Amino acid sequence: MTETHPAATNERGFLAPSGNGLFGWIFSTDHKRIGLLYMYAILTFFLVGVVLGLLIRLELIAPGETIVSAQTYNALFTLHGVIMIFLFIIPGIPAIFGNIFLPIHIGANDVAFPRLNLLSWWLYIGGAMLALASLFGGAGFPDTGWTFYVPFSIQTHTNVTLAAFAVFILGFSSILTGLNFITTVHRLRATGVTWGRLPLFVWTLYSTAWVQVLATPILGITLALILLERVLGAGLFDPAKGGDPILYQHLFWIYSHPAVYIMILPGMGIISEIIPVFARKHIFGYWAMALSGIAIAFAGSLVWAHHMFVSGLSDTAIFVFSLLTFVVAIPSAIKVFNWTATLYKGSIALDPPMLHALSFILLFSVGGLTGLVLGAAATNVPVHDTHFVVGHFHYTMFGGTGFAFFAGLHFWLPKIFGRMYNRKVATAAWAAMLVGFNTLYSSMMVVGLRGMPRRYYDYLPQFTTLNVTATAGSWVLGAGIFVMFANLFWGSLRGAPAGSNPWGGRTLEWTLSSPPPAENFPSPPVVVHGPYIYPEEPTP
Ligand code: HEM
Ligand SMILES: [Cu+2]
Repeated sequence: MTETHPAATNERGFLAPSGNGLFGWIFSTDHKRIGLLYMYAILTFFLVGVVLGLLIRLELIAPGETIVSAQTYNALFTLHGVIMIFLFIIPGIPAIFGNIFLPIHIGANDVAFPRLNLLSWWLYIGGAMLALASLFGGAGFPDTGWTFYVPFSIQTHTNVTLAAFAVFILGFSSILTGLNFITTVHRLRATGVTWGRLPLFVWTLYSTAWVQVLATPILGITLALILLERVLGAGLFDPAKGGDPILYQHLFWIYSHPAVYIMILPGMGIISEIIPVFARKHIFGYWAMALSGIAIAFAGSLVWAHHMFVSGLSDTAIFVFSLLTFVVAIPSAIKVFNWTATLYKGSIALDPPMLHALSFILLFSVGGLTGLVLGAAATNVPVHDTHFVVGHFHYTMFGGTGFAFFAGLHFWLPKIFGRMYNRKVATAAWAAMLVGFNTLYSSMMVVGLRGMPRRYYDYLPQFTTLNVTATAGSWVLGAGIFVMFANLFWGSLRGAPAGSNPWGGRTLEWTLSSPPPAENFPSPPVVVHGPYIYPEEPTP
C-alpha cells in the first residue's frame, strides 16, 4: 500500500486512483477491477448488438428490400448473433458480477488465480478484436448465421475463417474463468461458509463453471475443424470427400445447447439473490434451489439433438432427445415455483431491481413454455427455422438472462460505485422495455406460427402487419434500453451516495462499504448463519 491520501482511498475503495492511470486498470489483478473492465467492454458490445437488432427490424418493416440488400441482411443477423451470444450473454453475468461478487460472497479477498483472471479478460478483448477484424477481410462480413453451419460455412468466401478463430479464442477466456471459479469456491471459503451457507448466486456460478470447463473445449475443437476444412480442405464435413455435414451439427450443439445453461443459470442466481431481499423472506427451498442448478447443468448437457429434429435423425433418437428435453423442464420449474413461494406472503418492495427480477420470471416462463413446443418432436417440425424460434429464444435469453442482468445492474451498481441512479427514471425505462419487448417478440412468435421463416430479408405481404408491430415494439424497447443505460451511467458518476446497504441485503457484500475496499475484508470474516436470514421473520 502507498501512503498517499488514506482518506480518499477509503472513501473510493477499490476505485481510488492507484497512481498508474490506465495501466492500474488493464494490468490490475483485483477481481473487482477486472469485473469492471469486463463490464465496460461487454456493455459496449451489447449496445452495438442492439443497434444491429434495430437495423434488422428496420429492414423487416416492409416486404422487399427496405434499407439493406439480402447479402447485407445476412451479415447483419450473423454479427448480431455472434456479438449477442459470444460477447454479451455467455460471458456477461459470470465475468462481471461473478468476478466482482463471487469472492466477496464467500468471504475471500480475491479469486484463486488472479493473474489467470486478468489473462481471461485479455483473451476476451483479443477475441473481440479478431471478431472485429473479420469484418475487413475476404469477400466481406461473415454471413453464415452465428451457428456457422456446414456446408455453407466451408464454401462461402466471406471472412468466416477469422470469425471462427475469434470465437475459438473467446472459448479459452470462458474456460479459464470457469476453472478459476471452481477452484475459488472449493479453496477460498472463509470460516463458517459451508456449502449450505453459500449464496445461491455462488451455487449457480459453480454449476455454470463446470459446464464452461467441460463443454467449451468441444466448441473449440469444432471451430478448429471448420478452420481445417476451410484452410486445408480436410473433408470431415464434406460428403464428396467422405465427410458428414450432420456430424458438424452434433458437435456444434453438444456445446451450444449446454451453453444455453451457461447463459441462464447465472441469471437465475441473480434472481435468487434479489427475490428474498425485496420480499424480506428466506428463500423457499434452499437446497432444492442449489441442487436444481446442478441438475439443469447435467440434464442440459444431454439434449443437444433437439435442434436437429428435421435433420434426418432416427425415430428412436428423436424420441430420446425429446424426452430428455422435457426432463430439463423439471428443475427449471422447481426454480420458478420456489421463487413464487418465496414471494408468497412476503413484504414486497417494487424497487427497480425487483421489477426486473419479476419480469424475468414472467418472460423466462414464456420462453421456457414455448421451448416445450419446440422440444416436442411433432410440434417442432412445422415451426422449425421460423420466427417462432427467434421469438422463443429472445424470451429465454433476452427476457430471461438479459432482464436478470439488468436486475443485477440495478441491484449492485450502487454497491460498486457507492452512488444511486434515479429510481423513477429506472422504473419508467423498465416499463418501456417490458412493453416494447412483449410487443416485439410476441409478434415475431405469431408471425412465425403463421409460417414466416427466419433469416430472410423479405417476406410475403400477408405478414406485413405483424412485422410492422414488431418493428414498432423494437423502437419502444430500444428507447427503454437507452434511457436505462443513460440513467445508470449518470448514477454511477453523479448519483446521490447510496450507503453501504441500500436494499437491506443479508449477503456479505452488504457488510462492506460502497464501493468495497481494495482488499475486501480487512480481517477474515467469520460467518455464523446462512445468507437469507431476515430479522423481520422468525428464523426457519
Ligand atoms: C433491441 C434488441 C434486439 C432486437 C431488435 C433483435 C432482433 C432480432 C431479429 C429480428 C432477429 C432475427 C433475424 C432473422 O432471423 O431474420 C434476431 C436474431 C437473433 N438475435 Fe436478436 N434482437 C435483439 C436483442 C438480442 C439479444 C439481447 C440477444 C441475446 C441475448 C439476441 C440474440 C439473437 C440471436 C442469437 C439471433 C439469431 C441470429 C442468427 O440467426 O444467426 N438478440 N434478433
Ligand atoms: Cu437446445
